[in-house]
Amino acid sequence: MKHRAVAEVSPSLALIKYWGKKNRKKNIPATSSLAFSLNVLKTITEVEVSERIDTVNLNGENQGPARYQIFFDNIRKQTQAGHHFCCTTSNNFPTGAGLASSASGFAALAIACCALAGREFPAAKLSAMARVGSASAARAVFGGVTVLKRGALHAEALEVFGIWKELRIIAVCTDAGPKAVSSREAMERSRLTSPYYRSWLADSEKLFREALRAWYREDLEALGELARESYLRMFATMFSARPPLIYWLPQSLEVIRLCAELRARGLPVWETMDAGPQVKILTDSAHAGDVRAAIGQLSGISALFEDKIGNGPVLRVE
Ligand code: 2P0
Repeated sequence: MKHRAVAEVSPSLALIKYWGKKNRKKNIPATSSLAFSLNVLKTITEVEVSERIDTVNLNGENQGPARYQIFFDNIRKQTQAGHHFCCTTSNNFPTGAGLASSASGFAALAIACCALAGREFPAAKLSAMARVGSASAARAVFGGVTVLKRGALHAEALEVFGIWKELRIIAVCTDAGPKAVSSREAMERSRLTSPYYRSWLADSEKLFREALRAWYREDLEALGELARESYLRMFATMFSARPPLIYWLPQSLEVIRLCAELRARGLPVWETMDAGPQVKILTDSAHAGDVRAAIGQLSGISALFEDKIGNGPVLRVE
């Protein structure tokens, strides 16, 4: 019997977004997403055996069971573990703020719980178990570049070409506090009330196919433009929901406008956003310093992280 399993997992940042569920109960995505796992931003999760109940302590606070029960029950079913799990987890970046902490969080839980139960599964199976907790977590069990297709039970890893190793992400935090409305609730509200949700579904599949072609052509500019279209169209379903969902802050818009200015000056700079006010800027290693310097001129920025494509989870079992 293993005593403890510790998993370190980075968030999965989507260029083409997952937004909406095909099957809520099974947590199956309604759109295909293209993403990559980061390197510096990390969730660290330690899991030990618990005899009576599953517990999760996140950043020093005990979490309620509602968000986790289906996930742990499925892990027990798949691993045939006869015990519960005591999990202690922390992030080296703001939690629940639109920086994909549920992606790295549930991927780390799936990896550590399976290792503690002494089971070695192929990555696709781990990905399916992570998806039960959070669909974006299905991508985070892999390093590098990933896709999670509409209706899929698990994500897949793509080849990482040389050019993408030069890719840099500057995550600009405009507010490190947790969001008022969870991604899960926001995507469901978009599905149920936005008159544009059906168009979003149809259109996002087109964007996904174009983005895959851009990926294989190693065409960063085309991919950057498609990533912008994906996040702006995703937000269109939120702005048009009832009641509307507006995660953006004035500083978010300032960063978006700054990116447009930098692009107009010829810099390779494209932004994306998730369910929160933070802006993630895609650029390359040669221009990351210029982008950081330009962001440094703005006021109201609470934190800035530079990151790149990571190699994937690290697991330690004791
Ligand atoms: C993504 N996001 O593709 C998209 C873009 C946010 C915007 O996946 O309900 O926490 O747990 O499956 O994965 C955030 O939603 O939602 C997300 P659930 P999740 O990264």
